[in-house]
Amino acid sequence: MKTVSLIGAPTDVGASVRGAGMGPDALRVAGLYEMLRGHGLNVIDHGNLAGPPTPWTPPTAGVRHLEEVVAWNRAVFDRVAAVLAAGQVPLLMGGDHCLAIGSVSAVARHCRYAKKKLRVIWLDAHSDVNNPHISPSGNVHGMPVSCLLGDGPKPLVGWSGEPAAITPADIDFIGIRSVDAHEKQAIAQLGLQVFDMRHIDEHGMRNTMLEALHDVDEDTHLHVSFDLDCLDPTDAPGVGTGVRGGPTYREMQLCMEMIADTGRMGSLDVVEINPALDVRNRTAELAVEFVASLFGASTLAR
Ligand code: 4U7
Ligand code: MN
Ligand code: MN
Ligand code: MN
Repeated sequence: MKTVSLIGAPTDVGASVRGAGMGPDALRVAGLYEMLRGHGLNVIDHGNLAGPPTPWTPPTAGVRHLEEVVAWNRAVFDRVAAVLAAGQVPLLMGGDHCLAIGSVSAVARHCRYAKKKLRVIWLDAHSDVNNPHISPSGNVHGMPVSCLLGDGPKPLVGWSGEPAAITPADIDFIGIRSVDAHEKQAIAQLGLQVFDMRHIDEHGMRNTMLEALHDVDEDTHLHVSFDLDCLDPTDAPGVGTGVRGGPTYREMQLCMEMIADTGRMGSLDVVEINPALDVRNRTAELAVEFVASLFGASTLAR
């Protein structure tokens, strides 16, 4: 039986708005543990990782809170690595999206040792491919993809044991609708596979996911990095950087169900929930529903 390990990382160190540090408890209150148990999974809640408080100082050399971002990601990396080594599925409860640097780096290292092909599905309104030279904010939650591709602040690069944790071909983006000017250039230069909202409008979620998942096979480890601002803010108000025009509830469910159908999801980030901006924990409850679908809950036995 699959064992899912919940890892809380209560920090907003990479964000622009305070509050994402309450995400892990919001997910617990919304019943994440009980939901997974109810679907027949073994679940271990490892509690919360510890790390430094967010100093809320301005950026230095284009990056905010670099030292603290490194410390949090170090804690995430070590725990995710340990959980994977134990043969379990790490579910990182953020916290802001800078934490994907630690989690995906640990997953990439694991895949190299386990001789698995890593595929990352990035569910987000944003492409998160800024770096200190081009970021309009200096916030590291807008830079994790660059760091994983080997182009970020030095202390955040190379953790997987290779210069880059992933290559552009390893990652597909779904739901994107807010891309900064310089990010557009980076996407084109790197040849990143970005299925933006325009693509989903024109081709539908089904065709989009067929394309994104086409090369997933039995040797694939699928990592899902789920930023809750991928959803429309009318459904998910509890996020710091909401953008109008996200996928509908059903489109997002189909996306999750098609990922579940591959049977290859081996690790998951659930990030950017901001309970301080939420309405009656709606966003965390929605996250729990989508995570249930990622683990196959809404797919009828076939
Ligand atoms: B999230 C932004 F400028 N692009 O870099 C930036 F619009 O993890 C937002 O996707 C980043 O929530 C959002 O600061 C990061 C901004
Ligand atoms: Mn993000
Ligand atoms: Mn986002
Ligand atoms: Mn692809």
